Amino acid sequence: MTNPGSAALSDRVTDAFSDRDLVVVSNRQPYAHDYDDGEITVSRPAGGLTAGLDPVMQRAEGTWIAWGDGDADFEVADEEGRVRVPPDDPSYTLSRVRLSEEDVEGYYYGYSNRALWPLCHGMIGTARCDGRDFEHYRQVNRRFADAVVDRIDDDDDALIWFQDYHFGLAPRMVRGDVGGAVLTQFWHIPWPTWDTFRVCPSAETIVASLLANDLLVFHTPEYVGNFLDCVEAAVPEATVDRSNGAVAYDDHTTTVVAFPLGVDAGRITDLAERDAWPDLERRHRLEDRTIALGVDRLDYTKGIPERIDALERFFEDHPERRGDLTYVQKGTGSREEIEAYQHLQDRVDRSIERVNDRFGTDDWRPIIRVQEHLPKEELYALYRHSDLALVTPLRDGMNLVAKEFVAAQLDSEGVLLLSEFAGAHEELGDDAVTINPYDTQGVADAIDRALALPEEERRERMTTLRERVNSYDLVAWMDDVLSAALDCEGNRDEIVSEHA
Ligand code: GDG
Repeated sequence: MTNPGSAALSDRVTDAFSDRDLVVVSNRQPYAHDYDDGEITVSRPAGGLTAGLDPVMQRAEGTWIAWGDGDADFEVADEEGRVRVPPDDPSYTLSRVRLSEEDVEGYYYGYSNRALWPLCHGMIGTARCDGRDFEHYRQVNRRFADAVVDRIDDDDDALIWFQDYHFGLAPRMVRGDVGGAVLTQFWHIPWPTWDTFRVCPSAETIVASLLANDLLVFHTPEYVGNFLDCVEAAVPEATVDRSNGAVAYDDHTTTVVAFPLGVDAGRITDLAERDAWPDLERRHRLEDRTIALGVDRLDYTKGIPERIDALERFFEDHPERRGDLTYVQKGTGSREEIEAYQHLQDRVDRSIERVNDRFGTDDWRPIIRVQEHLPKEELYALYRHSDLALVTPLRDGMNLVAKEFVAAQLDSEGVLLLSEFAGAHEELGDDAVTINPYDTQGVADAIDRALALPEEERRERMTTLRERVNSYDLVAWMDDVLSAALDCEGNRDEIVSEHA
């Protein structure tokens, strides 16, 4: 077994960022200030990437630009919205962008999550691409771009790293103002086929804006291929070289590559070892049960009602498992202002009630719902002690839960059931039990097969999966992205000297 977690970023990356500006731009901030009983408290909004980037930013002493959504955020910041973080030992600047309710409705709920989120997940029927929302999206992207430009001024050495689909327009805006900086973007969700993306009335504007980046990173080669197809269709003036992912457009070259995001396997192992299980087991009455686990934000892309239908079929087909197999649904509410999410919530509630009414007994419920946000120790204990993980998204950029479950399997006895439509399937599919979430009977049969796997085979599969997750972890991924960004700069220098 490889030791979990690469030790640190490479010397090349560490050296490069000790003397240059690193500016991260994301929708969510790494620290939020809120009022609690009249006192200002600080919290760290969850998320593996935020946690992983924080130490890099501390070392680089850079700037992180994000939406200040805490109710005391601007109390503790200066007039420009800037505050030094981490609060107990400040080393970098968090620059908060203030958004009005209207901005949040149009940019965040509207264009980001009613248009781009469903479209990128291939769900055309759910997408609403309202031009008014796009205008808010454009204005908010402009505000973030201005914050970047103010921060770096004319610094050609700066590296700007945009996170995700909230910033489809900011790269072109920044490029227009500061030509020389290195621009990089990581797109956390899938990139769909042109046949899907062309539904977006602003498809061409968004694709052309993303080409203002020097480096554009997706999780998988499939998304890279889809994006390059969209470039050819939407921006015919661009020249695409598929052999190296290079796109030449507007006197500029963008490298488009796939680096699959990893998890902090070392930290997950440490926390899973602390074993918060006995308390959790007692609280949710899981003693002596075989446990199947699902951990999701309540999102219609995650395939939660479809999974519950498959469990219902499983209990119909296997009455001998009643009273034993217990499915734990760790589900946190998400984007509840959007109608499609309210419908999902109702559908999940009804499905769970139906299955529990049909099969539950006086001392056993087939589905246990855990709605509260769990501290990491407890979440990883739950992963560690679960016999099966049901990771069944209809479509998912990566799905970090699949990798976290694997990293927390210290005893290597669990089985991962994994949707072929999750980005994680590319790396983990060979040793997981692959499922198609749309096939109710197929998923029910796969649960049965997974439970029946001989111990030796389960261990072999999980050991291989752990090696894979441990060897390409969050730090290895970050090192790849930042090295590739430095390479882009090198390539640009070469092009300049060739033409000198
Ligand atoms: C997007 C893409 C891509 C959940 N409940 C608790 C908790 N979590 C954490 C998990 C995991 C994270 O939430 C969910 O990450 P996913 O990757 O599954 O999904 P999205 O939120 O949709 O993320 C996705 C990701 O970006 C990264 O690029 O993989 O495809 O959609 O880390 O652990 N954490 C804690 N308590 C909980 O109760 N502490």
